[in-house]
Amino acid sequence: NFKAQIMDEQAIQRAITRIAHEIIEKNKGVEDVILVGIKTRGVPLAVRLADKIEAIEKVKVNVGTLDITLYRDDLSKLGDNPVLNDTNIDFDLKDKTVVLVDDVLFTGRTVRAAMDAIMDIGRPRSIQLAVLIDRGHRELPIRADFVGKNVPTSKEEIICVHFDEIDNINDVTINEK
Ligand code: 3GP
Ligand code: 5GP
Ligand code: MG
Repeated sequence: NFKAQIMDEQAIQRAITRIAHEIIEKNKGVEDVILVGIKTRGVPLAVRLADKIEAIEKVKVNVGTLDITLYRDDLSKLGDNPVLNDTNIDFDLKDKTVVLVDDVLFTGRTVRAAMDAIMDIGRPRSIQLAVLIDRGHRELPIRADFVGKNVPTSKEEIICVHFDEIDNINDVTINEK
């Protein structure tokens, strides 16, 4: 049930441009930065950030992917067990800064599982987190380093992120379950 549009295509693009600049600034360049998108929509977001960073810095940034599913009965009732389905990170993480990228940050359980997966693969110097939307309701001591938009939500609301690459439209809406 549609409630409101909270970002249009321009707003998403501006947030990506700002976060790209913030990633470059925080890391004093991107020589040792790797982006890892969490499927599904964290992946196109990571690719867009990498493209924007390259346009700004003239440096190519590697993009890996993680596929993590939270088992659940329905979308509002999350299970507590994130399961790692698939990993595609074909570069050495040693001494790198890994920026995890997801579309929506909610309980933080997916990010915790993503950090476990990264640690199993290698020993990065640090891990940072970039999300397009932080909708609150954290259940773990996890926060994002880079946030497109903070959107206070009720537990009954659902954020819908749409990217051209997957949905043929670019916007973010709030829907009631
Ligand atoms: P995503 O892979 O693009 O993040 O979590 C799987 C998908 O379910 C997500 O796609 C997301 O779009 C959708 N989804 C919508 N609302 C919720 C929610 O409240 N919790 C979770 N876990 N997923 C949601
Ligand atoms: P977590 O609760 O672990 O932070 O989020 C679980 C997964 O579901 C993450 O990949 C997150 O992007 C997605 N997710 C959680 N809440 C929402 C939401 O309201 N909308 C969308 N689109 N994805 C969500
Ligand atoms: Mg997601």
